[in-house]
Amino acid sequence: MAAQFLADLDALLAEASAAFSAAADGEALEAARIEFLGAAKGRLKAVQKGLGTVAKEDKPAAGKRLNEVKEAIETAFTSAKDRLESAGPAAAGGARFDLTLPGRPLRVGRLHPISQTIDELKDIMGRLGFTPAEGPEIEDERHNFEALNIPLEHPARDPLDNFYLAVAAAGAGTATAPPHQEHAAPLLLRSQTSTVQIRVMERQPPPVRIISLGRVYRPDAADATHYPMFHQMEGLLIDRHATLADLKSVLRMFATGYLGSDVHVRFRPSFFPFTEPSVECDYYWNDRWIEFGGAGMVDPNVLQAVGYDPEEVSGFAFGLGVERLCMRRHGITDIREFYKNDVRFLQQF
Ligand code: FA5
Repeated sequence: MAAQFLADLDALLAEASAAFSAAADGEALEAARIEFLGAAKGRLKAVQKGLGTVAKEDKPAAGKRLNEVKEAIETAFTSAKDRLESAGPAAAGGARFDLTLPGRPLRVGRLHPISQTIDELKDIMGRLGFTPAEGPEIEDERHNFEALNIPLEHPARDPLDNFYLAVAAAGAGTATAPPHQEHAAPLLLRSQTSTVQIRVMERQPPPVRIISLGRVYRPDAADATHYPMFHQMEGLLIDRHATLADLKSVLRMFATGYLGSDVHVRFRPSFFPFTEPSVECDYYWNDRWIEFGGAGMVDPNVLQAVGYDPEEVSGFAFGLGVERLCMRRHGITDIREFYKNDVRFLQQF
């Protein structure tokens, strides 16, 4: 039986070596490897089972030969593999890797143009001494309206002109609460960053010199210059002798900082409940006057609402549309482009 086993081993070695040398490509070599060396159904495994039939006294020699043959078959496989690899990647079945191809460039992400604009605006206003301040996007009516001198009957408080939330803050009810929330204070998405003026003045005594950049929400139909969610930059300065001339200088310096030295600033009389006098602020740029926001001297009622003494301090405030500034700067003609998430648009910035 030992003789048969040894003969089977020799035959297997001869056949396997021939098959490996004949393999013309990686695929053929792999098929031959599975046939002879496959872990489950390989022919070496099958022949190996014959060791059990060898007489006990012949087993050590037969086992030694089995190991030699196994090693020889593996060596034959390795040298066939080396031969194919040195013949080139295609023959070795490695056509997927062509080391000579140039790498694929990684797409590096970047900040959204509005985030970039916000950073730049903070930078410009920082040089003018204005520190960033934050406030919540979900507001109560005191900060969005009442403390800003916007009375109950003012059209800006119309529920159809604001995003009121279905949930309400716990606490005392107000007369303006929608009927189903009569006993709780209504909440809404802030419609302007002027809310942050109140929050800052409630927290700190004068002087104040802040900007606040953030999202605001209005049920405006989206068109080329309007979006229901947009960003504003609020500015507030309170000091002993702030004047309208100071406001104009700050806005002019801001405009030249962001748009360049050839920009002109114009004030048109306007009305905001929280400023008196109030102005609409336009910039002349690229042969056109463009409205960027509202501004004015802080109304004494607002100063009183936060416990400041209007006899002691005065101040100015402004609120500018961030998208509109960015559109002007980059020649973007439709505000909706910012929020389509089209990378072809976004990766230009
Ligand atoms: C206000 O929101 C006032 N809070 C501004 C203000 C602050 C006045 C401090 C006085 C003192 P207004 O509603 O005009 O004002 O909005 C200001 C700017 O926001 C507009 O000039 C415009 O640039 C931008 N804006 C308004 N509505 C939209 C909209 N739907 N989409 C994009 N930008 C808008």
